[in-house]
Amino acid sequence: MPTTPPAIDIDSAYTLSDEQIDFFRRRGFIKLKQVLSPETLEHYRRVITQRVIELNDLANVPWEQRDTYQKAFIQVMNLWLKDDTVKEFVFGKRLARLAAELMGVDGVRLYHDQALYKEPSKTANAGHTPWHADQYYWPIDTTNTCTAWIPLHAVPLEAGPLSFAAESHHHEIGRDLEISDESEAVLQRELAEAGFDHVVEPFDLGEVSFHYGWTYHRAGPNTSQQPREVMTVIYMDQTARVTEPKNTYQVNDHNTWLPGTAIGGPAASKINPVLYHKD
Ligand SMILES: O=C(O)CCC(=O)C(=O)O
Repeated sequence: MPTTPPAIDIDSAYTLSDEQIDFFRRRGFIKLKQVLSPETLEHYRRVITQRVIELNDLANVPWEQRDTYQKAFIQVMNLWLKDDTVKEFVFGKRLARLAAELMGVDGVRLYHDQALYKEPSKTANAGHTPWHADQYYWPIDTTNTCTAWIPLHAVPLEAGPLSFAAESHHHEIGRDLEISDESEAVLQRELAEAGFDHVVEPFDLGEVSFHYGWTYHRAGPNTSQQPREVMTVIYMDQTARVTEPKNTYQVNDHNTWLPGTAIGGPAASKINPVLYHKD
């Protein structure tokens, strides 16, 4: 097992106020400051970035040949299965407990992790992450799912921080849209017409956001000179069950992230460990 320097803290409890919990459930997302220390972030950033460089399957695809999704970010999934230090990070109790307490569930399982590295944009009007909701992709029977978006450094506005349509997690329009140019155009219009507040803010060093699976979100392009290095962990209620896939992406997700699980059965394959449950 890797050794952990003492300044590193991924397990202690982060105390949430009732107002913060209420904010998350009402607004569909929350940004929390000082969740992870600079030492913790730097320790894991080095390892995660090294693995992203090794495993990046877009390295040989020139920018001009990439589609909108490929320009949005380099995506490397379930890194915890490839590296014990990343596993240690993904299994950290601090974030998992936050996910459980924000959603109000007794425990959470891992759906999957993913590194999302947004490269500096090489052309105007490209490199944004289109509007979408994650749960479109997930064959899961509960709305108690959420993503922790964990920037591994401070993210100023020009580097493409994650932004949210507040209170959009109850909004049904556009739930059949995959992340695409169409989702960007349709949801941009629909969310504005419906009057949702679009919250676009930088992230401080150590700040982490959580958003529900049905909260619409997007990110602008990275117009800085440095890659935007972000790790994410997707949590689901530990009692989640697998549903009949509603689209081909869900068929793929079922096979990939919930292998061997039966439709209607617990979403609890060997790669969906419980990461936190209350005593
Ligand atoms: O990092 C990004 O640009 C998008 C992130 C995202 O969509 C997510 O974490 O659900």
